[in-house]
Amino acid sequence: SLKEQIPATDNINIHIEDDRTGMTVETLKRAFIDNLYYIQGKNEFLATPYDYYVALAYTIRDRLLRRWIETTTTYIQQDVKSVYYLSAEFLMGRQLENNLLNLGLEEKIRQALSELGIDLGQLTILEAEPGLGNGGLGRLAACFLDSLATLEIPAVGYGIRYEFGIFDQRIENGVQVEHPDKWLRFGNPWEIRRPELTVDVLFGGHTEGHQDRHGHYRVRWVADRKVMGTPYDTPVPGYNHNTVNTLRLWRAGASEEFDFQVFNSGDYAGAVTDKISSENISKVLYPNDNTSQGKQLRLEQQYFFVSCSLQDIIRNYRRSHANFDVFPEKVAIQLNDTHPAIGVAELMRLLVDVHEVGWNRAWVITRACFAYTNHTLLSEALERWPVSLFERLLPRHLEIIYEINHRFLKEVRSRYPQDPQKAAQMSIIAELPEKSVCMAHLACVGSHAINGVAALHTELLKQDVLQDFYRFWPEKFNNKTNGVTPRRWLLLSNPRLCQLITSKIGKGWVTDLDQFRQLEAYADDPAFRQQWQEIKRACKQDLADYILLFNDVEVDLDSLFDVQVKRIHEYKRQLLMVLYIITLYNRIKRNPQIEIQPRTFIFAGKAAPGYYLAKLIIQLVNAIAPVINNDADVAGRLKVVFLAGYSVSLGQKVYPAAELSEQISTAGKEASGTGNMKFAMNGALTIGTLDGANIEIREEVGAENFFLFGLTAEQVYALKAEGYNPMTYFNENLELQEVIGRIAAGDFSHGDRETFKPLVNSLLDLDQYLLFADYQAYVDCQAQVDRAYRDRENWTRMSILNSARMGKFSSDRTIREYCKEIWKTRPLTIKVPDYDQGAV
Ligand code: T68
Repeated sequence: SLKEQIPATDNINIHIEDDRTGMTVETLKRAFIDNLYYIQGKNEFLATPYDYYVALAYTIRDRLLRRWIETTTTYIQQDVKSVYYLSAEFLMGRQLENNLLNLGLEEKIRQALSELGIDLGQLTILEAEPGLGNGGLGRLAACFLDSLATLEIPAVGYGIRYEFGIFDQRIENGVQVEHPDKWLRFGNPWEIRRPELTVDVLFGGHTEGHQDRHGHYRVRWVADRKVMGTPYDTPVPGYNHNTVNTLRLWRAGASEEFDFQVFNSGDYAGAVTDKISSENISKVLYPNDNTSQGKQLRLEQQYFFVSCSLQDIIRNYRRSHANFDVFPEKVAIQLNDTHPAIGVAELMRLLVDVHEVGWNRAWVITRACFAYTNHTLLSEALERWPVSLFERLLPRHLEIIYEINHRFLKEVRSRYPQDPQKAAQMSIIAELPEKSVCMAHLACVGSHAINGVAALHTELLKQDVLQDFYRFWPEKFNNKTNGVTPRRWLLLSNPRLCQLITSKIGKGWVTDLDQFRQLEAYADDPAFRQQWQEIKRACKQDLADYILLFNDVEVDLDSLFDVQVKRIHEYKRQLLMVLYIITLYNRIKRNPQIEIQPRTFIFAGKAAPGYYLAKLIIQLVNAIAPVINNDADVAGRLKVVFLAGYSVSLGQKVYPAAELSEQISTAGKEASGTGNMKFAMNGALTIGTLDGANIEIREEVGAENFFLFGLTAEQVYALKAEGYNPMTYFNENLELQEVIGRIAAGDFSHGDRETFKPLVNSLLDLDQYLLFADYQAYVDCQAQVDRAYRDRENWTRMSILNSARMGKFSSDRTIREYCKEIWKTRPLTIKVPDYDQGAV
């Protein structure tokens, strides 16, 4: 059968053709032409640019394969402990440029192509971006995979191969319109499908008790639906060495026996419909960030990929082990938020029901394997599934969860005999408003480690959202401040800046970002400053070209590039920046002669399709833009642009060009933020609140190099506790009244007063995120920014110091901490035969 292993034999001596591995320019040219001919079936006469892209992608993939296969083989042979990173999202960004970089092949490929009359830059942009994530959480998973491979840590990323990733955003008549993201339309040269590793995933039905062959009572789950999960593997190369880890994404397909025979005999059309319903599971990414919609299909997705992954992990473990005694010594499973938290119940089911491990031993194993990362404090993001839904979809898991909960609450009651409320508060089953399974509680109970993603966030978890669990198990809680990979967010995004930096401090920083500290020595060097400025200007020029092309707006390179790019959410307060822009506009209208720092305000970000106010914020930005951009009184001093379709690759253009990074969330709401790190590394200064990782960024770069404003998290809570009334702030602030007055009067909506009414009312009635409370502080802080920008030399100095002090925010540092404190995994160097070492 397909799934049977063929024993290794000396008779098969795999001979690797030079054209598939050779690293010389001549070989690369030959390989490229060969792939064009034999994979795309084209010659130079027939080939489209996309054919060239695919031929190049295969040329590079071939050069990864030897390392990839050696890595996988070595992990199995040495029976190493691996990290299994379970995440519903991986926002990888384009692969070709990254793989070239990590293989060290960029220059040779550039040359090989140019000798063929082809420009590498024109091919890389043809790659459809795999947008299999919403925002920070999915991108963090991608940065972590890069760091794991670069640190030579055995690891697999497990997730879902969505056929449609995050929707393609277009702005039509000033509003967001969502279009399906058909990223696989032309195929995907980076993935390898592995049908022989397909696993079954069950849904529905009921459970039955029975006696096993030893006479023990066991539970059998009699499901009524079976779906097949097929893995698609993507290589994840580390920077500058041989480790190539795997991103394994599961695709759902129909199981023939079930759909076509057992349940639908005679009903052919019905069987085909069932086939479609199975395939639906991996069809589309849910486009909400920081909210849970509670849809059945979403729970199906979660269980689907988690079950596939755990079965795969166990299958792999059992290649070298007859029992589960050392399972936790070989397996560390990280839950990226609660999306894969059903894994706790699934591993228990697999151990107890399928592999016949006793409950107590299974529970020790499960808890030793799992660790949980929380990414949000927002209550609307906490996942709770109605018990009724669980019962229908995963009846056996519900029983297991009840059993876990029963045993857990017994402990709680014995710890707090005086406080019967505690058990109700900590229960995995919430009773109100509807009886439901609380996934965060399941994740906490089933894990040995629980972490937040920035120091403040972890503190707030301990004091607030998870305080009962913190008191119960203080030793489980730990902080892991997020980081981002310097490979993609510096080397790939900002090659000019990297070249300058490397010319001064060498290349060691690429894998040891603390070395950026050496740049401090150049902050006062006039020649270095000038080069730094020139590079920023060149990046601004690139972005300006992009803006002209896509927004048809001309921007001034001498203006301050002031940028907020991230998902659109009320708590992130894009609207606060809009209020400030209108404030400036009003000042100009009142006095057209006013001295004002020219600024280009740049926004980008997607709103969840069902998030009405977020979409209205996008509409407002796109409404003020033409009014301000074309006003003769403004005379080009202010420009507003909204870049459609924010993505990883657009981010790579935006961060290097930014001078001011807007990180202005209501304190206590942004768990960490990671864009804030990408900006500062690339030399932008931050205007921000004391929220998430902003606090730690400010600590690192120095308070004098950071524009701080706004209430602290503590002040926010206090203000809310005493009863916040936005009108108190509104009534005292004439400029604020004028701003709101203009929006309400329809000045940005052709006199229509209805369009933006819901936004205006959300502020006047409730102002949940305290925009009014922070408005004046923000406006004052922006005035400080203007003053600082006028002294361009000092601004440049601050910019250099920001980059120089961002070492802490490399995801390499974050991953080292996870390895040491949670996963207990160690690096393993992969050797490949000499002849293949070429470029590395
Ligand atoms: C983000 N969360 C946090 N969630 O908002 C951000 N949510 O502060 C943090 O830096 C980042 O995670 C990484 O830790 C998200 O991005 C989601 O995208 C999401 C997706 C589905 C459901 C809920």
